[in-house]
Amino acid sequence: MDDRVHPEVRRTATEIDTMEIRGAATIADAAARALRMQATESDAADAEAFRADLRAAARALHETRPTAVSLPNALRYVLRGMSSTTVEGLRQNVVDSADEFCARLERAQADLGEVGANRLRDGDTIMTHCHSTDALACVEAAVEQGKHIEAVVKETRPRNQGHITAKRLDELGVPVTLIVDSAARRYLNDVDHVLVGADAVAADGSVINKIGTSGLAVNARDRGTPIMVAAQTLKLHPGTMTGHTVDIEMRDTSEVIDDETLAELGNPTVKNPAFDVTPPRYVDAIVTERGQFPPESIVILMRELFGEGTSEPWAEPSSRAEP
Ligand code: RI2
Repeated sequence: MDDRVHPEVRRTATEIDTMEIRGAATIADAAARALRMQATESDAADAEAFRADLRAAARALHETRPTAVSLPNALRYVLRGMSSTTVEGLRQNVVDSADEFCARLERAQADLGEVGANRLRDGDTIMTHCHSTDALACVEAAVEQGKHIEAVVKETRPRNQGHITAKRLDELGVPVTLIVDSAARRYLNDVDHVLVGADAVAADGSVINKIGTSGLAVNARDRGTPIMVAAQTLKLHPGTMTGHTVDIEMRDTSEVIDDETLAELGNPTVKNPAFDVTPPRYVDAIVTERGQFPPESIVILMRELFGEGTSEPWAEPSSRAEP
């Protein structure tokens, strides 16, 4: 990693990579705070050196996980705030932008929760996949509205993030039934909504989320169970408006099976994609802090928020691409 990157920023990057820090919104929050740390600790002699330090830190964070677009969106937000021509001015710019970003993120999640809660009725049962703070914000708001909600929670192999969801729901007083992933179809008859988060939403309304979401959505459609995606606008992928595709992260096979068991099986090839793509026709609503949208119309919001494209302000000026 680049020497200019502060040790605390390196630590954040490593923790995102190893998933000690995980979940699209949490990753974005951690990345903004890391840039803030880089700025407050930078001993750059002049404004250009300071900018280079910040770009190096942003690249280190950006290189960790490729799919959750909240990460580059967070980096872009903070770096774009750098307008001063002095080191002290730039430092303050970064601190202000990072603080503003984190506050907006928190507010967006709370506002999104209110919208999502309106879709849930008293007595409803939801089915969840993985662990999404955006999705849980909807349940929390519904509970605060006095609604009784129950949940069927998929464990979500290979990392079992469903366990985190089960714990959080229990803390909210929501009765939980934990199931293995392959039991989902069996229990879809008993639930009123499938409620999931997103790591990225593409311009055509496709939802990129934890592996297994697309199969769950197809089964839910077959059973007539509505599928609701909780995704604050930070999850909208501006690059998809100009034809870019979302990179699906392939993670280490050790998350799926240990070496010893693998050898006993004759060393078959193991694949461990972290995410999949759910086409818009299987999604009933994308719930954001700006209201709920049919997936096909999310591009309108995307254009309003991001214009026609994006830049990569962490790239060195000579190699900067403006997609
Ligand atoms: P929030 C997670 O990915 C899940 O796919 C989840 O739906 C998504 O991030 C969004 O999380 P991972 O980091 O931003 O566990 O809603 O691979 O918290």
